[in-house]
Amino acid sequence: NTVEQALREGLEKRQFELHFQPKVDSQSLQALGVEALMRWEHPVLGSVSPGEFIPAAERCGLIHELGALALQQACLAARELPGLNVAVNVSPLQLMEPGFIDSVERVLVRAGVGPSLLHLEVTESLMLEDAQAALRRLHALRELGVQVALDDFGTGFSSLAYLRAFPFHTLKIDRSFVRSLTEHADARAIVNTIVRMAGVLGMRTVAEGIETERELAVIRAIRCDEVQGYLVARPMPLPKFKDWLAGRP
Ligand code: G
Ligand code: G
Ligand code: NA
Ligand code: MN
Repeated sequence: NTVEQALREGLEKRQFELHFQPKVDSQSLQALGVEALMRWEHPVLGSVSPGEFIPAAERCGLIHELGALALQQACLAARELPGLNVAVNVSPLQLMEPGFIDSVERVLVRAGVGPSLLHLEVTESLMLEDAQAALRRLHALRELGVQVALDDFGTGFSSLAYLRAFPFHTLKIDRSFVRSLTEHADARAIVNTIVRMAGVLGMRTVAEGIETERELAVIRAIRCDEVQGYLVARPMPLPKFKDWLAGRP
């Protein structure tokens, strides 16, 4: 169909590019890593949201190619961002593909990037189909030395069982919680509980979507490890990100 053709052509014509958004220590605001986010600049449609093209790529099977491109570009970026880890979002379809682990290893070796610098962000939807198979995949990644973050935490279902079954390196607390933090004591209590629980389980915590100083203040008080959001910086192309980094104290 036409969406598939457009995606295919976009891949051929290199219309896809990663943008990078920093994750910083919530107390010192020192940059610790970046999340790589795919962007599609279509010559006619303009910029297409990943919220649209990722599901389309999943439906037509091009998610594997797109995902491989993201991994490759992210590892090349990691070389230019010494000291920072680089996180890539991975679709469940991509993660469950038989050759996925090998392809991650190959990309790391070819780029000369240490596995621990690569973080993969997965969502709870991964566990929907075949949780056992998904857990085996996550363990294989862990053996490879790659770190795995559970993205959009709190929006899925029966998360706690999976947290016990798989020790994610990081929990990313969904921005819907962050948004209600400053107004609602119950949201604050939930995020506080998530952060305490993560601490007990030995996982780091990242608060997503921090947009205001007030949200940052509450998150700091709760002692969530890292923050990410427009208050710190928006996602930006690599050269711009490097400028941003260089301009920090
Ligand atoms: O950047 P933005 O907030 O518009 O992203 C929207 C959604 O697209 C997010 O859920 C994000 O995780 C997802 N996304 C962005 N880049 C990638 C990618 O390279 N691969 C996958 N699978 N998802 C991505
Ligand atoms: O699903 P995932 O967590 O990967 O989605 C990340 C998306 O969130 C990216 O597309 C990014 O553009 C977006 N994002 C990052 N920071 C903020 C923020 O502070 N506010 C909002 N509304 N979106 C953000
Ligand atoms: Na993500
Ligand atoms: Mn998220």
